[in-house]
Amino acid sequence: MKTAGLSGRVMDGDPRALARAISLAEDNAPRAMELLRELFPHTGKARVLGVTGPPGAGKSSLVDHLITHYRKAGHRVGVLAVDPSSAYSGGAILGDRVRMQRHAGDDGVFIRSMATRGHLGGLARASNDAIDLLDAAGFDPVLVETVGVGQDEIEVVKTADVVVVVLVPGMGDDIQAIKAGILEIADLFVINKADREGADRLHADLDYMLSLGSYEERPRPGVLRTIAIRDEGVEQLREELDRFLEREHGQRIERRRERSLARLLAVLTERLMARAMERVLTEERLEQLVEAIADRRLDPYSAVDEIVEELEAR
Ligand SMILES: Nc1nc2c(ncn2[C@@H]2O[C@H](COP(=O)(O)OP(=O)(O)OP(=O)(O)O)[C@@H](O)[C@H]2O)c(=O)[nH]1
Ligand SMILES: [Mg+2]
Repeated sequence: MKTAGLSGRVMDGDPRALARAISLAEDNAPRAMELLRELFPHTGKARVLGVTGPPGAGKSSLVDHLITHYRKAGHRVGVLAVDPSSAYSGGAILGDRVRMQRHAGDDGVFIRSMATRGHLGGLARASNDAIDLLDAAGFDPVLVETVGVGQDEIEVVKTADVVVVVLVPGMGDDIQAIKAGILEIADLFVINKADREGADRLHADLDYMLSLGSYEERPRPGVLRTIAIRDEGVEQLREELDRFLEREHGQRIERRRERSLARLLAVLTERLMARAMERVLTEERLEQLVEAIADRRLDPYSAVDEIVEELEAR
């Protein structure tokens, strides 16, 4: 049944409506808030799969083939690439949207890239909104790709239902060199580019690292090998993901609680920041405070005291 308005069209899976809705969410437009409020009761169904790892590890290539396998299994797949430089199937970036050539024209696949800048710390908020929109539109799973370089990007995938960390052999002196914080969030490790030298060594290093951990709260991550460009090991990865989600149902509930908390705090932070900017922190004022702090005439705590007092007085 068709419902009028944007939310109805999103729920019908209309790609143009969905694209529009995600843009509104990205801009944190008032309309987006309304939309998400309306659609929220229809969310929570999609499995959210996070894929992260160093630049160029082959994340997009893996996602590209994962889509194909999920499609074969009859799923409608949503992809959110929080990384404007992604190159799916060698496809070019069309505006702000990355379209995988081989999936173009398949209305069971929706791919969207999201710029990492311009969210004023609201990247996680914006991505979670986009995930909800894809979820409401009936996409399941929703794959979220981020480059594991910045804290914001890690924040985005951390609370996915399952997190895949993609590594590649020959990353210099190895797992020590990997950005802190990304190894810890893995539910599953993928050694991609297993056609390259050094896969055995990386595998051994990972196994050793994992043998040192304690796994009371969460299970010990498995390690899989893939050659994304030849679609080798990708179907196994999909099976492993499904198994994880089935087996770790309790984990999933816990993860969703974490995601809910993070979202609540993110929305609150963004709202309070916006309010402060609107009512107290004119650009000029901000400039003055920054100068004062830089010159050590004012400490940041006192500056914030000032701002908060003024905000509360209003
Ligand atoms: N030899 C080899 N090359 C691969 C493999 N998987 C991906 N590549 C190549 O590695 C390069 C990067 O692949 P992407 O899939 O764009 O990697 P990514 O992790 O998404 O990259 P960013 O999003 O830019 O961080 C491309 O040239 C791929 O063709 C693999 O298994 N073996
Ligand atoms: Mg990519």
